[in-house]
Amino acid sequence: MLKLFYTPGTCSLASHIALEEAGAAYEVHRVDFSKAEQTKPDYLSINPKGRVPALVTDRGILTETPAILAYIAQSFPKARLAPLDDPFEFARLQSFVSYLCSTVHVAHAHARRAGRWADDPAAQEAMKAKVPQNMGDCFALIERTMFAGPFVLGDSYSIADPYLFTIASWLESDGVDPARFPRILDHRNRMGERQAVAKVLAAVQA
Ligand SMILES: N[C@@H](CCC(=O)N[C@@H](CS)C(=O)NCC(=O)O)C(=O)O
Repeated sequence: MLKLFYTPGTCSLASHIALEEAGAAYEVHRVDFSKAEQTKPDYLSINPKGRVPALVTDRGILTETPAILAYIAQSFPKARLAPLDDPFEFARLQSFVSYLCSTVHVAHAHARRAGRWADDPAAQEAMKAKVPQNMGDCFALIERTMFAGPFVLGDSYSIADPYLFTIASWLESDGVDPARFPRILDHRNRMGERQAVAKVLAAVQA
């Protein structure tokens, strides 16, 4: 059975929701950041990067949210979580998901993990101070040019939706008022009403 290693409040929520939307049989294992479990040998044997999510499959372990999301969509085609038969639409999906992973998530990480990029405390503070602007700029771009509506790709729900929902849920803690982005905020509210999302949120918060 698939096994997802997750931590509440992190990007692993996107993969968790996708598994639920897919109707997959899966189990979860919580990685406790307050005990730095992600840095301990037990977890590093699962994901040597020391990050969540990690998905254990019968063919090996997958890491990186875009890869995990695409794997879920392709493994459960009946759930229609990606435009699997349309190369251009699939590339549009990958483009969106890649932007969240490589740019938006990294902009967010500068608030909490500035020590990854600089040792100088003043430089770290300067990076943290840029987070509201960078996250605001990223979401302005998404709102204006990337989000088709009512879902990320348009009329069809896809794996990009739980990923956007996950990262959009960080806006307040990054010092950004989500009301600046009415379409993203509406998406976030609608996502919160989905049965799969409510079930996963209740499970991780329990
Ligand atoms: N590119 C990875 C990023 C994974 C990542 O950075 N996860 C964070 C949580 S959102 C983490 O595990 N942080 C633990 C740490 O930095 O010690 C992905 O998209 O899956």
